[in-house]
Amino acid sequence: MLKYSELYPCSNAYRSKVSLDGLWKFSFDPDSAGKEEEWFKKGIPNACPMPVPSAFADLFTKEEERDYGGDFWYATEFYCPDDMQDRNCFLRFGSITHRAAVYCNGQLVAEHEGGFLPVVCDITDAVRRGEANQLAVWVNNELNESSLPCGSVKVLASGRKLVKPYFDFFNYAGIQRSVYLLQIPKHAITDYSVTYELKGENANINYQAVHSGEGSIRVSLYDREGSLVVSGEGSQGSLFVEKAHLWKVRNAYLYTIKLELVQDGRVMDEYTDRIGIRTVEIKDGKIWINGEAVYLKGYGKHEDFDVLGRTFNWSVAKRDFECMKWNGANCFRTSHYPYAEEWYQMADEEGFLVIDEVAAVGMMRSFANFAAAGTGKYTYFFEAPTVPELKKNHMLQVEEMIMRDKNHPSVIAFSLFNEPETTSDGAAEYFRDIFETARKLDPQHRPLTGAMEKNSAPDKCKCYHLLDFICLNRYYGWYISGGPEIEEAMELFAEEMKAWEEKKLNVPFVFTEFGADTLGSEHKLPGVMWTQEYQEKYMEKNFEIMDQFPFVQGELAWNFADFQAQEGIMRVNGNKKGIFTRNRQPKNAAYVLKRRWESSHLC
Ligand code: CKX
Repeated sequence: MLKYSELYPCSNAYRSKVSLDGLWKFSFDPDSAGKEEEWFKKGIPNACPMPVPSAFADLFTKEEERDYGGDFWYATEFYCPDDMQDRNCFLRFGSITHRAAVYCNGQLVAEHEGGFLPVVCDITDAVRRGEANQLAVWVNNELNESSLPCGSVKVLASGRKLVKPYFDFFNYAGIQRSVYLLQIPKHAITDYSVTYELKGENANINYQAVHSGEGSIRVSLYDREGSLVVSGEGSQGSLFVEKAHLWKVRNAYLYTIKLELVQDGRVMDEYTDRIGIRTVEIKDGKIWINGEAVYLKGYGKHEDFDVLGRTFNWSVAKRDFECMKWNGANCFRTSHYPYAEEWYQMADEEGFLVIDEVAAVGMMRSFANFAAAGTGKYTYFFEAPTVPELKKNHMLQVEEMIMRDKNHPSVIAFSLFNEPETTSDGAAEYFRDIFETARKLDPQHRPLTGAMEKNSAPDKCKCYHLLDFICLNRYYGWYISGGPEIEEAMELFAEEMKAWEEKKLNVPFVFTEFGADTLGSEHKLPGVMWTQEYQEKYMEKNFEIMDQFPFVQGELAWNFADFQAQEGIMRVNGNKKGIFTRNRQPKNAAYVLKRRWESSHLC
C-alpha cells in the first residue's frame, strides 16, 4: 500500500493547489558532498538559475554539463498561506528523475526511487504557515542494474561520471514535471477507483472510495452539460446510468465524478475527476472496447522535444495529438516509462487508447540492446545478485503506475516491460511474480502485456504465456537483412509469424515496434537505407506480412517522432525512426500510414 495519495491535484472549496513552477536554483554536486555538508540547510553553493520543470541536459552548452552523471540539487523558496491551518500540507512533484530526497526547511520530508512517477511529500509538520519556506531537492541520475530503467555508470580517469543506459533514449533528468503545494483536509478522500459494466444501452459504474478520518462518502455523476445524472452513498457502491454515453475510440464522452466526504451532514472534502464509461476485453484473439473489436493503429512515443528534453509541455502534447489524428492513429504506447499525467488527460479527451508502460527497459546486459537484438546472446540478466532489488523496485513502480493511472478511460492495458531477456528460467520466474502483482492491483483487470524483441522468439521465449496480448518489436528489413536484402527479411518475418501461428495461442498480437532510421534530408530513387523512400518501402513491405496473419490486431510504428538518444555509431544525433521529424513535421512515410490507417480494411 502506497503511503500517500496518488490522486492528481485539484482545487476546490476544500483543497488548494498552488503551482511552484518557475525559476529555481540549481547546482551540480559531482563529489556527492551536499548531503554531508547539509546544503539542504545552508543553501546550495555555486547555484545557477534553472527552470522547473525542465531537463537540464539540453539547456547547457558545455558537454560536461549536458552529459553530467551524479548528484545535483535544486532549491527554491515558497510561501505557504496561513488561511488553511486545519489542512495537511503536501508537496507533489509529477516526477523527479531518477531518485530524490526532498527537504523542507532543512528537514527530510521524502525519499523516492524512480524517475517517472509522482513524489508526494507530507510537509505538514515541517512547513511554516504565513511565512517563506526553504525547499531543497537532492537528485541523482545514475543508473544501475537494479534501477528502472537499467544501466550502469562509467567513471573516466578524470573522475567524471558517465551514465551508460542499457536503452536507446537520452538519459534526461531533473524535475521534468510540475510541482504543486497542496493543502488537503485532515480527513480527506485519498483514493478512488471505478469499474464498468454495460447493460444494453445502460451501464453500471461500480465505485470504491478510500478516505482518511471519519465520515461517509457521497458520490455524484454529472454529464457533459453539467447536469446531475445519478448519485450514491457509501464508500463503495454502484451507480446506474440510464442510456449511458460511452467513451469510444476517437469519440470520447467524459462524465464528471464528484466524491464528497461527509461528517454529520457537513462536507469535509471533495474530489472531482473526469471519467469515461468503457470496457476492455481480450476475447477470440481480438481486443474489444465496449464489445466492439478494435485494431490498434499508432505509435510508440517518447516524451522528447528539442531543448525541452523530457519536460512536459502542453503545446508539444497538443501538436502530437493533432499529428496522430491527422494520420488516422487511435493508440500509442508510453514507451518506455509512465508519461506525465497530462498526456493521459488529453488521451481521455481525444479518445486515444494508451498502452501504459512501466520503466522496465534495459533488462538485458548490453549498452545498446538494439544492437544486441537478434543475436540470440544469452545475458543471464535475471540470475544476477541485483535481481531481488530490481524486482522490489519493479513491483513498487508497477503499483505506483497503476494507482496513478487506473481511472483513465484511455488506459486500456499496462505494459510491464520492454525488451528484456525472456529466454531463461530466471526471467520466467521474475516476470511471473511481476504479472501476478499487477493483476491484483488493477481494479479494472485490464489486459497486461510487455514488448518483446527478436530474442523472444516463439521457440525460445519463456514469458509470452504471461501476456494477455502479445507485443512484438520487430525490425525485419532494418536490423535484420536491411537494404538490398529486404526480400529475405520478409521471408524471415513470415517464417517467424508462421511459427507463432502454429502455437494456436488465440490471443491478439500487436506490433509495438517496427521501423527504419530515416533522415529527413535524404532522398534516393530507388530508396536505400536512411532515405525517406526506404522508410516508405519498409513500411509497405512490413504491412504486407502483417496483413497475412489475422491474429495481428495492431501496429504501433517506431517511433512517432525522431528523438534524442545516447551518442554512438548507430545514431545520427538521435534515433531517426520517427514518422515525424523531431519538430513534428511529416516524413514521406507519414502519408503511407495515413492512407492505410484511414482505409476501412483495418477495423
Ligand atoms: N527497441 C531491436 C527499443 C527502442 C529502440 C529501438 C531502436 C529498439 C529496437 C530493438 O527503445 O529505440 O533500436 O530503434
